[in-house]
Amino acid sequence: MTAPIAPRIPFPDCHLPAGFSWGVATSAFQIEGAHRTDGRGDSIWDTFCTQPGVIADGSDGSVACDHYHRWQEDLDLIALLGVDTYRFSIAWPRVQPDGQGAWNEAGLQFYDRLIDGLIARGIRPFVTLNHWDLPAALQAQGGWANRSTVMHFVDYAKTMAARFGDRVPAIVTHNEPWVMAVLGHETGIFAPGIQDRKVACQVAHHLLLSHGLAVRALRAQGCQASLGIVLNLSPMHPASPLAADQARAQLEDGRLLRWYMDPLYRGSYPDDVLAVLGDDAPAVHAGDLEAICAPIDFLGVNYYTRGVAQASGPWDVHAGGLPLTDMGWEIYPQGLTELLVRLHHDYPVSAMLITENGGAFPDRITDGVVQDLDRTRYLADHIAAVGAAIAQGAPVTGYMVWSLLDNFEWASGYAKRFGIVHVDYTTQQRTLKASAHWYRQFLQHLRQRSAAADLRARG
Ligand code: IFM
Repeated sequence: MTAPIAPRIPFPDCHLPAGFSWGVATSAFQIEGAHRTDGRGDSIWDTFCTQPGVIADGSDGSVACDHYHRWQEDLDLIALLGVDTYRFSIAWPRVQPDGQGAWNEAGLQFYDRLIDGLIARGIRPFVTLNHWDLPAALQAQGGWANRSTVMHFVDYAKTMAARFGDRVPAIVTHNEPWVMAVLGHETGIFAPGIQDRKVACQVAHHLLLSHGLAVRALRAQGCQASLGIVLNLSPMHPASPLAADQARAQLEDGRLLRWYMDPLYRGSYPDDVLAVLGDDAPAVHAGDLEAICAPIDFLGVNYYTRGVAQASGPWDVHAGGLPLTDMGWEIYPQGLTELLVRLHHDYPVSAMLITENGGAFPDRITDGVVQDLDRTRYLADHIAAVGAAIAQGAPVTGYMVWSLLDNFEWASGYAKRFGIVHVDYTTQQRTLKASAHWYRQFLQHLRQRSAAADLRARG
């Protein structure tokens, strides 16, 4: 750890409910590496990365942050930050190389060590079952477009809950089904690289169905963990007041937000989106929607920016004029308040957590220091936006920074850095950035503030 850097960005002054949790988040494929170690099978991202031109820097996840071997050092870093929660994902092909059939004990033991290591450090393991790395063997049978993958996922979920459920307080079924469906199967810029809207719609339905059936199965087997799903959501604004831009914003809101929230919380798909999809709408069997809206304990919200829609062309993530992150995404913290308040008003959501929030910025490491004040400001402003949503009644119970470490940013490879901890990919050295020091000091400040309030309350 380098010398602490004074927090030059003021701490947000927000009033949070008792028990509010603070965390950092990662995912397996983005950090673990060790892709052929101890019996792990290939995932669709291993296969996708071999295709020329699909990853900006031609890289892959074979080594990544080598977290598979450096997990203890990484858990020590998490403990040093003073967070109470760590969100990570299980790599399905590490624990079940073919996505069906035999289990890989060595892979299961890795997650045993990780979970036990977190608990020993006083940190709650918050587990995601599917953060995009479907076993490649299942893709060979059609992947998420094939309804049989739904039952393979339910089996996987049941086995993970039986193995880890006694030690894990929260389980997420899927991370960002919109990304898997649309970027993976409609635009094809993510694995498995398919470009077919009808397939994408079927995939979205199967992801939701597998979520609902897994929730039902886990409850039936007595799983005590809180269960939920994580969606990537943004308010969708029209690029102008023109009616055509407004109509487009309404449709894209339907495809991004209501396509997932309506079946999860109301048991139906939105009519306006179904009408536009026409023959591309998914095949839905009797009972599917009842399964999808199985009650959940929390909704995970991943928020990075807003969407801006215009009559033609794809919707974008900036309207011009506002500062952008290194991903080209507009920095728009007030969109997080707007989103959370809207979710609270429109749906019967009992609890929401911010399961990802953060920014990629063009960091420079100089004399062992990364002065990422842009990222620090981003975090401070978004945490304040969460506080504003809570003040308006939104039931938000936690916040997690994306990401603990710089990591493999999918089609952008290693060029985009989201970590609050810098990773030198040559030496694998970890260095806390200024944002990590700031986050740590902010959490210390909150603890001191609540201890002082307790003292005052006791008179
Ligand atoms: O890195 C991703 C993560 O895997 C899912 N949510 C968005 C992040 C930044 O693009």
